[in-house]
Amino acid sequence: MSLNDYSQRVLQECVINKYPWEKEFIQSVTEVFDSLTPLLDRESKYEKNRILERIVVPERTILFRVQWVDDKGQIQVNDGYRVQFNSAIGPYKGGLRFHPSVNLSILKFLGFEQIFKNSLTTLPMGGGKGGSNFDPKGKSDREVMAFCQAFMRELYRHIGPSIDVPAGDIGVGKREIGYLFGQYRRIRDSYDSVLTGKALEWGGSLVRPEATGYGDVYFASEMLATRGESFDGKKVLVSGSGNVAQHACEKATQLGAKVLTLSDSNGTILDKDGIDAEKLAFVKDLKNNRRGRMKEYADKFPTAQYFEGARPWTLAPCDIALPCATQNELNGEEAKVLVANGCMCVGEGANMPSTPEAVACFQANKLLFSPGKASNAGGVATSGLEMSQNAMRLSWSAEEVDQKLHGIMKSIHNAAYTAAKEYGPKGDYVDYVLGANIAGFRKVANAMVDQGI
Ligand code: NDP
Ligand code: 2IT
Repeated sequence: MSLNDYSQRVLQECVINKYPWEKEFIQSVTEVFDSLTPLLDRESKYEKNRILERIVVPERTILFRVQWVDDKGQIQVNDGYRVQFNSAIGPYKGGLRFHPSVNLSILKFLGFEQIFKNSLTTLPMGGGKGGSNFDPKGKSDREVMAFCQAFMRELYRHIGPSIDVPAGDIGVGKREIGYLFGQYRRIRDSYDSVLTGKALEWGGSLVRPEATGYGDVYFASEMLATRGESFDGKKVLVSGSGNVAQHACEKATQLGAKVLTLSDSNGTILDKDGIDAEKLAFVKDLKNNRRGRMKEYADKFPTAQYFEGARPWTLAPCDIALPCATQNELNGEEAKVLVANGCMCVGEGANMPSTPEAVACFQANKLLFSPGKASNAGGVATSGLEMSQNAMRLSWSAEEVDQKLHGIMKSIHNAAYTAAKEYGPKGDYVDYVLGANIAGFRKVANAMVDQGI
């Protein structure tokens, strides 16, 4: 594919010329626009309504100062953000990321992806993202609490159950959501469904913690089924060791696969015997409670080797790769090694983990490849189910939520597959990137046309 005159002009004038330093945002817009060419060529209403010019600009971007006191009694200052990107089909919805790398380019890319991802879930949610350059690593629980309270002291005025509903992302899990919710409730004096990813005891949904990783594996299973394949007996490489990676590992193992790797920002462990339920329980305790490093896995289990500074992709041959850590964590060279080693399927659990060169390599070699906005949508979809349960003031069983999640992942696969067949190149290969982008975009763009300016 390539851009047409309209998308080329908007990309250049509204994105690259104005924000040349926002490289992640430019990368995500380029990918989406590239996919839209066959739709834009067929439907003139999007250009007539200047949808591309409008959709690349957040409806509102909030930047704020976060000031808090550390354990030494010193004042700390961080940047706080909430990008309210698009509310054409529902209240803004999307996670908060706390990581030292956070800047506006990263949050605009994540917010932009979220628009189309949320549209694909079938639920009524707009797109947003937020966060801070705060680094939770090495901080005490009290420091994390102080930061979260200071962050919410500003954010509370911009969110609400029908306005904007944040959730977790990198560096924001159950602990942070708890401190954020406690502060919101205190300030507003109202028990609003204003955050998702809450603990079960105070409004959370069963299966929300598992949903992104499980959903990623459900989506990959759907892709594999189109070639008569499944996870059973397959070798799998997973990157990351946080929320998404842990549960992708869990579900893949439950379906009969052997997961060989997990990683963190320091390095990767390779366990030739596979990371079974017992070993995964150790990882969950290590990462979620003790906040330790993956290196400790190799000290505990002699079947594992630790590779300092390495990423999983070139360490061992695999059938399936599930990148579940962060953006641009799998490059073109690593993609070539995966292909040469016989990998047949790549299911993105993280947001934009494959570089454009890696995606091109997977597609040229006809691998089953799903973009994160389709295959990691199970997390935000189950956030949507948490909002529904909160609104009804009741909670569904784990079986019920898991069944709904599974159904949503199947319908996302179906939407991406069908759009790829309708608009993509003819032949056997299914371009899930094109399909997901067109299916996600069409619903939001039509809503924008319907609602006028
Ligand atoms: P966590 O914070 O739970 O885990 C992140 C994992 O990725 C950790 O193992 C972390 O290692 C590693 N990591 C983070 N940054 C880097 C980096 N720059 N280089 C190498 N490794 C890194 O986050 P999640 O599991 O929630 O998120 C993972 C990915 O999934 C992100 O892309 C996120 O946007 C996406 N996602 C998350 C959803 C959710 O529901 N949580 C939903 C949909 C997508 P370390 O411990 O060393 O930091
Ligand atoms: O990237 C994502 O979809 C998330 N971090 C989850 C967002 C949400 O609102 O559950």
